[in-house]
Amino acid sequence: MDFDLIIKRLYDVLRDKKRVLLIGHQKPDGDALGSTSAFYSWLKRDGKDAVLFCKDLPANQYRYLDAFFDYTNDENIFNSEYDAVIVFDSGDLVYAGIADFVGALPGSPILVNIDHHKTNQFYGDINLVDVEATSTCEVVTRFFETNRVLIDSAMATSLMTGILTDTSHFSNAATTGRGMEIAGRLVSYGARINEVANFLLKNKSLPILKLWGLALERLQKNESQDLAVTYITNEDFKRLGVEPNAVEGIPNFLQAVTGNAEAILVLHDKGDGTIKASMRSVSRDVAVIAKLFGGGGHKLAAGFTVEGAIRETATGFEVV
Ligand SMILES: [Mn+2]
Repeated sequence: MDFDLIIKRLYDVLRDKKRVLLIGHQKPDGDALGSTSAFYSWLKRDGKDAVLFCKDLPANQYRYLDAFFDYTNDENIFNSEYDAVIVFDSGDLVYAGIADFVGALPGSPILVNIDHHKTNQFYGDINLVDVEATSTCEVVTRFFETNRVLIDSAMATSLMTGILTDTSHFSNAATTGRGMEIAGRLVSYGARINEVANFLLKNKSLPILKLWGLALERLQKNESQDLAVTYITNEDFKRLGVEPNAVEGIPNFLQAVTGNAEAILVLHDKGDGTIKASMRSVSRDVAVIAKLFGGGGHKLAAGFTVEGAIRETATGFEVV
């Protein structure tokens, strides 16, 4: 079916629904949060009884989002009856962290799937999926615009969040002209783009900045592989009192520092007996290497996870 027809059909289907459950994927990123937050604002404004669920609550840096305090991770909400359940930014229900819950929902709510992942499994009764879109927020913006739903400043700020985070602020391979045009319209609707940048790019706590410092100080070049490597151990996270996801942003930052090496590799302990390896490059295809280790990603940004832990040594580190 034509994408605009699905957009209109979804609007018609939702019109007479009263109780709507909105779900973002587990460990929600800016796109999962921005899309659910904007959709939630619209449904509430329309007088619906909407519930916002994520298996993990939003990280504190997203507190500028309109619906930040309305997210719940209380699994008891799955015992209630809903007329519609909408899953955002999730290629499948296992990734979303809700496969068991959605399968056991009472009544038979209509299941809606709004997403942009190429791997989407089309698990919904209605699938609003555009794999060419920068983000789920871009898909939701088109849903609102096509159906002439007023996008207010708070909704525009939420939607801008997903476009900015999924394109690494218009700098990664997912960036498209259409995504930028839609972002431009969101600014005209009142999106507070500097607020998003302030909270997501510049708003780093002292412990996280110290973590960045460690990662930068430890950079070493592996001459034979033409690779710059750095690492963060479990002890580092514990000592600084930050979670392993505090590494977020370091690989992308270092991507621009590859002038002296063809690629960079950031290793960090995940605290569960595995090590996450994030690779970045501006020329070498690092996805090929990631795939050798069972991972994946894009040509210039890829990663994989291996079993083990990182230990510091006199000259650097070792994997044990
Ligand atoms: Mn996304």
